[in-house]
Amino acid sequence: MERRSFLKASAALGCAATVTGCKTSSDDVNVIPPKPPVEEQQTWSACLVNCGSNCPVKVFSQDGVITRVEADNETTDEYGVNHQIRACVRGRSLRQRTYAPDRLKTPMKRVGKRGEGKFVPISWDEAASTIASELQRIASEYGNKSILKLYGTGAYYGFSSSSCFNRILNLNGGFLNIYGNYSWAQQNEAASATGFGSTSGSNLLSLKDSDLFIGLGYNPSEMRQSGSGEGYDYLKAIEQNSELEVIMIDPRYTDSMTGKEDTWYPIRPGTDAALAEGIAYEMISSGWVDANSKDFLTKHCVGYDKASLEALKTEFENSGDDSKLEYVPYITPEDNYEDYILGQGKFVNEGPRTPSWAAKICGISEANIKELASKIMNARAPFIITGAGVNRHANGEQAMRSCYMLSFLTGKVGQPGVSNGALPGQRSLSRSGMSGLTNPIKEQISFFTFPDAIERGHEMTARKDGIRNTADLDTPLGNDLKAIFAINSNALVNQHSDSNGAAKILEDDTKCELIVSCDCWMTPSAKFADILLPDTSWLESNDLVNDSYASGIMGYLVAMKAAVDPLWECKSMYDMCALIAEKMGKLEEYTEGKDEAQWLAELYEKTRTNGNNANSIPPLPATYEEAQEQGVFRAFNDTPSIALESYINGTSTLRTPSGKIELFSLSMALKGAQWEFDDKVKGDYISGLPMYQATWEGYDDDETSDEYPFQLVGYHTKGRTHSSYHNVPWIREAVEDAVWMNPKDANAKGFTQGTEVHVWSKRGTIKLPVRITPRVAPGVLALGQGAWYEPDPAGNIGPSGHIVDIGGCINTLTRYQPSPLAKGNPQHTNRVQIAKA
Ligand SMILES: Nc1nc2c(c(=O)[nH]1)N[C@H]1C(S)=C(S)[C@@H](COP(=O)(O)OP(=O)(O)OC[C@H]3O[C@@H](n4cnc5c(=O)[nH]c(N)nc54)[C@H](O)[C@@H]3O)O[C@H]1N2
Ligand SMILES: Nc1nc2c(c(=O)[nH]1)N[C@H]1C(S)=C(S)[C@@H](COP(=O)(O)OP(=O)(O)OC[C@H]3O[C@@H](n4cnc5c(=O)[nH]c(N)nc54)[C@H](O)[C@@H]3O)O[C@H]1N2
Ligand code: SF4
Ligand SMILES: [Mo]
Repeated sequence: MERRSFLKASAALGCAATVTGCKTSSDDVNVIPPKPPVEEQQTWSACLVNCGSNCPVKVFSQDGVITRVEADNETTDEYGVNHQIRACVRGRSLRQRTYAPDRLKTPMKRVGKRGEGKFVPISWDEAASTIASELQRIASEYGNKSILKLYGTGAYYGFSSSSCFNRILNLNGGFLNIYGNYSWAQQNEAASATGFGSTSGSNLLSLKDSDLFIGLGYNPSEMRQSGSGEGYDYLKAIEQNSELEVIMIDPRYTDSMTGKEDTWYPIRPGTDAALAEGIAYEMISSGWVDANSKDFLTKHCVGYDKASLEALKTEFENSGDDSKLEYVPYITPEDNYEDYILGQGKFVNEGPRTPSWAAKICGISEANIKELASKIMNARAPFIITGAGVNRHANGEQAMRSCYMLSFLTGKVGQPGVSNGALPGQRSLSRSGMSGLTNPIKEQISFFTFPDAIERGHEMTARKDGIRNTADLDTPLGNDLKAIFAINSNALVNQHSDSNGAAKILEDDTKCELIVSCDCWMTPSAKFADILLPDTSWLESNDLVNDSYASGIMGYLVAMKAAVDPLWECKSMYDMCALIAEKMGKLEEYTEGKDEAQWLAELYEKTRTNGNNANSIPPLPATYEEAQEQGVFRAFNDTPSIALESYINGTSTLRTPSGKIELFSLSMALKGAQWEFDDKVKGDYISGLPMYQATWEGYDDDETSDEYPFQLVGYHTKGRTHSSYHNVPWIREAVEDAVWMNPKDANAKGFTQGTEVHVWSKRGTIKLPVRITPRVAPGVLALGQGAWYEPDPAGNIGPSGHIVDIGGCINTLTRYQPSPLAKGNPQHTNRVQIAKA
């Protein structure tokens, strides 16, 4: 399109020049006057990836072609007053992304083997008819529970997949639900079992009252890059508090450090629980907890000591309340935190969790662990955040719970400048959305377990697989998955674990019979579609979007206006789903008599007049068209919020079974006893008490350590949001995709900077260059996630025995092993080997 228009435009110019040049007389009627130059237009759009912000961008276009994209530069940029919402490099590259050569231009159907990537263009009419008839066939042959809308977060639309596609799937009788997500699966379970939400920490404004900040796997400068998001708030908070000491604990020296920290402690991946226990030992064995926080632990928590659990057990036994009696057999007072940490009572054979014990596991020295403990004990207001990097591990549930314990041991939670260990609280503005209609299907699988649901959905149960909303623990889901809708999702193969394994299951079209993908680009997952639906990009869309979920103290709305008409034959999700609904004979139910513009006007009006939290919405003009002219609407929230403050001061209650903060979790003890775990999977267990234990492919997993001596940790890189923006050449140049390795390890291997290497695990081999840097701990390799999976077309086999992934996707190496409680993704737990390619 760009080239075509460019050619059209240059042809017109050429003609004008010739005509002017040939002009012989002023009254020559055949002469075409030169076309007046078309003025550059500016409209507002936004970057809607899942990075926690939705930055607005200014889009300039001329004669139907996007010419450039700029970040927000509208205000005087005073922090906390009107600061700019500057897009990061990714948002600024949206022009390249929109015109990327691999844009999907027409609907297509698969012609080759599934996954091979061979397609032919089809009409929208054929695409819509096929999907409508296949949906009806599959629902009647296998039941609606065999249809799944896959997890997918590529586009945080107002008109999102969760409304348009949910509407058509619900009009077809419903679909299998998913619970959880790749971001926070394990930590959500860990936090709610303890008594709070995993993003319910004190907000970053309240860091002003703190004197000690500890971030475990917390990297806001790389994973919240918006000029007005959490990353910027964090920078401002540490800049404005000269008293604050900042300690960062991460296997990598991240951009959140680079001189902004006082101390970096490199830690071995997956060992934070051991570190936390070493610190806890110092705090307890020194008598500090007894002297300083015992009252807090007794009053607000349960499970610190034996007496608290004995008292709870008696209370529950005498309650006469079935919902409490259910827990009684699983309240085991001998499993208390104090005895466990000190290695006494039931834990006498295991020994105490001393700093020297912890140091051997986590790689932080005994002296440093003692120093960390003394800093926490001496701090007036310790503010601890455990980032989601810690949760994305084998038994990340236990790791998160172990880290949360530290905040409670201080006895200061609820006070200004103190947090509970969770991610910092955020506020977003809400905008009204379109309903996805009601889904009559109640059963849910974990988002992560779709490969199991394809292969053995019929036998999956709550007890073994965490299926929710079945009649009881042993009632099976009852059917296999037969249709998958991957809507703005690259989680079929690229973002899911064990890409080779997932590809193998999906390749067999007798198992899952229909895969529909709605995307803008030919991604590794799109290649597995039977029908491909080309979506309009953001720069071609009209929509009303909010600030997403980690935009910090500033909330905002963006009234997007299409800079250009839909390119090629792309259609908006609203319009493509209307076509499918029409073929299903449900057009009226789908549209409710409105086109997209009418829906938008109505949703805008609802947002303007009675949005869910109307008070926080800034004043908006009367019509959507007027709003589009202004583009961005900001609203600040400058109130510090303190985690668990209202619970501690007695004005709210907690939703744990005991109603208290549960150091010993009753719900986890119950599930630990009732659910079934796999003995062959090391670390696959749930217990009431958070405990560090070796897991499969962890640091101290001797089964894999000889063959795969390195731990490989993934991270969210500046070069992409997940897999989004991978196909933008500017960004591939700006942020290198290479595996990080410590100089000590690289020397031992004889690598030099940029050596092409194979990295392999039991599941596959990738090929990429090595980046030798002291920014990663010895024994650990680090790799940004989200590169596009690309099995070598030449078919070369790597040391793992699989075709080498020359795309360098980390999920070629990760293991598909649902975590014990959340059934979530342990994608940062990997053991690998590395050699020159
Ligand atoms: N190894 C490893 N794997 C991980 C992670 C990790 O840390 N390590 N992180 C996990 C996490 S936290 C998450 S949230 C998931 C994210 O996984 P996904 O939700 O799959 O996110 P993306 O990779 O951004 O891809 C979304 C898809 O949306 C498409 N898309 C973008 N814009 C549009 C649009 O406007 N319309 C349509 N229709 N499609 C669009 C993109 O092209 C892409 O194919 O990945 C998980 N995978
Ligand atoms: N640029 C960019 N920003 C993003 C995204 C992106 O893909 N790119 N994705 C977005 C999404 S959906 C999400 S969920 C968030 C993810 O945000 P996070 O989950 O916070 O991101 P990660 O990079 O996986 O992990 C954060 C840090 O934890 C460290 N880490 C890993 N394992 C361990 C461990 O065992 N112990 C300790 N102490 N540290 C560990 C990593 O080295 C990393 O520096 O980011 C969001 N923002
Ligand atoms: S990737 Fe995130 S920070 Fe960057 S422009 Fe997009 S929304 Fe903003
Ligand atoms: Mo995520």
